[in-house]
Amino acid sequence: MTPGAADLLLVIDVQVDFLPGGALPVPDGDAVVGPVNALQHRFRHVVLMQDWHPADHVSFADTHPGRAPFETVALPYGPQVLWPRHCVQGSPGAGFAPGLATDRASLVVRKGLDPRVDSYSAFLEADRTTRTGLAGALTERGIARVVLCGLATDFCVLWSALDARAAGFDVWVVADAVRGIGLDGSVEAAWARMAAAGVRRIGSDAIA
Ligand code: VGL
Ligand code: ZN
Repeated sequence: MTPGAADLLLVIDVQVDFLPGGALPVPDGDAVVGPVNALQHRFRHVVLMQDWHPADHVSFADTHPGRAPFETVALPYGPQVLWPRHCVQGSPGAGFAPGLATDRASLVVRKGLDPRVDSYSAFLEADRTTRTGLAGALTERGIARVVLCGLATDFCVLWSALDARAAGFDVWVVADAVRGIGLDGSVEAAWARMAAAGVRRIGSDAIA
């Protein structure tokens, strides 16, 4: 793949809280920083996503008395995994990973701001109705192909990839520039779901 004017690199949630030592660490999550930085130089269009929650967000176990992180609860929009408090708006943990290049991005989009609704996806919140506006921004820029990297393979990368496909984009995930959380085989399941939806897998070395 040689990225051109219609190709965009979408960097998902490369934030302090998702790195080892953070509030919701993705195993080996810091390993994506190098490949993501290298990829950014090959794309004319780069968008950075940021998970950006209010302190009383519905996805936090703390918000549900008697519940523990990694349990699932039923919410009006469907099942919700409860997480340790993470990526609280303006906190150090919500910042981009140290060493992540941010200068080449034309757009930073934050998601998960509604206290009552989570948003793994860069495009559509968990109510499956509220749009982040990203699809419109990409369409206005003439983007046809979205190449995803970042964290986490089995949650925000997965949902962003599926929704990018549903929005009509050609979608690729860079296998060596993503890492997963891994709850009960969720990483393998995520790759299978993405493949079934027509999302393609590529290595950084095949992008030049
Ligand atoms: C994410 C769980 C909760 C992610 C965000 O970026 O994959 N996962 N919030
Ligand atoms: Zn989150």
